[in-house]
Amino acid sequence: MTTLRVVLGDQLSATLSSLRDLAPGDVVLLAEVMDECTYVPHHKQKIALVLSAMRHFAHRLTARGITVDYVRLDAATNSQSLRGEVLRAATQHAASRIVVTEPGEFRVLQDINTWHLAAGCEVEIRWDDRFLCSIRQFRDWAADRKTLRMEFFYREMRRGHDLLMDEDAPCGGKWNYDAENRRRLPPGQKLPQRPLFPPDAITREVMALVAVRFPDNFGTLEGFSWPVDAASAEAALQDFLTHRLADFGDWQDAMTADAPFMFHSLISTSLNLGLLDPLEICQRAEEAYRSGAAPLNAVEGFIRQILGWREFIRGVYWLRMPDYARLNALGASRALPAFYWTAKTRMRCMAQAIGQTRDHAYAHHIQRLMVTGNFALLAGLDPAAVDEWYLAVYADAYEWVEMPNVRGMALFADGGVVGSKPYAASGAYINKMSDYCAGCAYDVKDSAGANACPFNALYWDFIARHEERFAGNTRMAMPLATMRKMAPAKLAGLRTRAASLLHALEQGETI
Ligand code: FAD
Ligand code: DLZ
Ligand code: SF4
Repeated sequence: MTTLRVVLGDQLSATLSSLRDLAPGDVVLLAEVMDECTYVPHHKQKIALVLSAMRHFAHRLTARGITVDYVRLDAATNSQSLRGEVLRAATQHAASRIVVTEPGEFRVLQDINTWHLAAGCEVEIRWDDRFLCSIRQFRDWAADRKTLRMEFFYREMRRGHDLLMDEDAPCGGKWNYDAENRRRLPPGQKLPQRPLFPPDAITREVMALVAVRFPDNFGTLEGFSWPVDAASAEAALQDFLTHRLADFGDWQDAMTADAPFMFHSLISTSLNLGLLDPLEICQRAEEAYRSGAAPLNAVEGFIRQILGWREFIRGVYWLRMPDYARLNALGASRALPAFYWTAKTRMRCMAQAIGQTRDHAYAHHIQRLMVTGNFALLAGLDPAAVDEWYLAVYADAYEWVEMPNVRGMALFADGGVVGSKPYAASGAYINKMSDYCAGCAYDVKDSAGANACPFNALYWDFIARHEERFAGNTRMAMPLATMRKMAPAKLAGLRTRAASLLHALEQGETI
């Protein structure tokens, strides 16, 4: 009686639920397939990362004496779909049962739900307990609430997992030190180096494959430096805990030119592949606080991202799919400008965020939210196109985490499920949190002139465009009041400037 255990490309954890109770004769299937490599035009580094990590994981299983059916994406196999490979393997190994851990994307779950019909055997879908809140637990938490707020979810998670708690109270007396996570980087501030993980032979082989099979995909392969197995992911985590965690809190929201990584942890790629365990990360961060190695604003800020935001976002995805993928509360429909792919724009903040995305398949949270996301929100870009862009260009992007961040947090396309108000901001915010504006072709202090920062006019045009919708939102009262107090001629000037910018975008002109 052979059980076929299917491990998806982002399920590379030794303790994965589908790999428990392995019996002699069982076969583990890992399949590199075209469909998963092409369902969005992934960044070259993302494909290389996933395939290299899959190959490393398979080697690890084989070394433990486990039988692995590994399908390589090369001309000889011509592997097209997960479904096709599962059916082929089920027949080849005469499987009497298929076991798989629930996937990270709705479309894959839909497919898995029909495997039993095609394979003619039982398919057991196991709970993914690599997450700290199960889909059912989140559903129960959400059931009797009118609105879902990350902050309240986070407090329950802190209590439930006994993280940063002194008895029943949060460490330091406050749950959230967000207000202490917003410092601007002072000039001359020394920045740490990103830990480097140069490609080994397996990664180099995969990079060569990607270069041949996906030559026109976005991004460069040259700077590839991601952890591809559990040991290098652990080294990346330790490097962060030792060298950057202490300063993470202060500069969490800061941005500076030509420094993509700053004090960020760079662990999302490893976490999302299953190479690191979220609870252990939080516990080790807490240890750093308890031992005096890192201050509370840093450790709480970091734990909030993993225990709070990451779990909350996943909960929203599974609670609201498949409808969530169609939400467009603000009726946005403009096409994605070409500069999202070329980085050729006079807006320095956008050129920086997109340029480093091309070079590293990475941008940190505030760049994703307040630069590229904010521009897409203000310019009314089509959420489906923006969604696809984010899913394609970041090495850590899988739909369960990308979509609620994009449609919910950045675009407010969900009308307020993820956040209570849109994260809309003018150039003043970007100027406050970065040094981009000093070297920009546009003038951040100007709003309506020919050389005025585009974010300024677009911001006021956005508020004016959606005045009626935002009128009932108390958190939008301030910008609405400010707009209403504006001299009509001033607002008209801003809206004229916004109209000309939007027209230029529609004409495919570079702004
Ligand atoms: P750090 O800044 O060091 O944060 C630590 C960890 O916290 C991250 O590794 C991540 O696991 C977690 N985290 C932080 N914020 C979030 C969040 N909002 N949602 C979920 N987890 C969070 N994250 C992804 O993993 N994949 C995505 O596809 C993705 N798309 C995003 C799109 C937009 C528009 C926005 C605003 C955010 C997105 N994020 C996404 C969240 C966040 O930007 C990244 O997790 C983070 O930048 C990864 O870099 P880091 O590991 O250095 O994170
Ligand atoms: C992202 C990705 C890529 C590029 N390639 C593969 C692959 O060849 N085989 C595979 O099993 N998984 C791959 N993945 C990850 C899947 O897309 C991921 O498991 C689903 O999106 C669910 O999160
Ligand atoms: Fe961005 Fe405007 Fe600043 Fe230029 S001036 S960097 S466009 S915010």
